[in-house]
Amino acid sequence: MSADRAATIAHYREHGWARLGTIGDSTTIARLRERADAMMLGEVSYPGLFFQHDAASGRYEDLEYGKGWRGPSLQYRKIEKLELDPLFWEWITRDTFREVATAVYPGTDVTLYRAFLMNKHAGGGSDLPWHQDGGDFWGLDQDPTLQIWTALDDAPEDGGCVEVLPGTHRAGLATPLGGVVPRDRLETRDVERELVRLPAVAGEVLLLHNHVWHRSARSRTGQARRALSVCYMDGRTRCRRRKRAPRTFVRVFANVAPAC
Ligand SMILES: O=C(O)CCC(=O)C(=O)O
Repeated sequence: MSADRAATIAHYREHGWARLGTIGDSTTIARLRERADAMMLGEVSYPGLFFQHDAASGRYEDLEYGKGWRGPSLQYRKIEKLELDPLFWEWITRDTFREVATAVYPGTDVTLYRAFLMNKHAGGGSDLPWHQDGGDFWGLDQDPTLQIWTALDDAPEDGGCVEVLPGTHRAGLATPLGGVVPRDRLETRDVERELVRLPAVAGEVLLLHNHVWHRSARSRTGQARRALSVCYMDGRTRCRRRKRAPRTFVRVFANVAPAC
């Protein structure tokens, strides 16, 4: 691994986030954007895709759950299970990501918890409050620690860029359930002073630790802000749910023993 890449991973370990740089060419990124739109418009579809439409108010609190596909619209907030699509699968399995994921999870297979589009549509989309990605809500026997986030559009400071509270991952989960960080925990920090905004151009990639507090605002640029978020896991992670059959997870990278 190059010294630069090792420094990027060290930054992610210490601060809970890092910039991996701009990966892939503009044609590839444009094709991913077009594919995301084609899915929202119902032109490309796979059994098992999960959709969540945005709330008309742009408020996180007003989002509806369990409604799925509502017909063609570019105002879906989320599409999950993008690994079903060959173009997205090719992106998820890139060698650069293999290098990072196998450094974060050495000596084991790497599996996929989720790969989803987070869309702030041209009308602004909705805000996403401070949260962590893990905890009981995820139903795993250990929390994943690596999310690789790719900007498919420019995400400037006023365009719904990701914001982080560096170092918060080191204290673990704010609540056993995970998800939104409760107000009383936010009040223990000087959030507005400590936060770091991570504007990105299309094709730029960020590493995010699942436990780092992160959020994003609505876009105020009048342009859509589409992004791909992929959560990679230690391949030994198991689903703890018992009421339904436990989930199984697709292997993304095989554990390759180092050459002797
Ligand atoms: O894309 C965003 O605005 C936030 C994404 C996020 O929360 C994540 O990747 O975990």
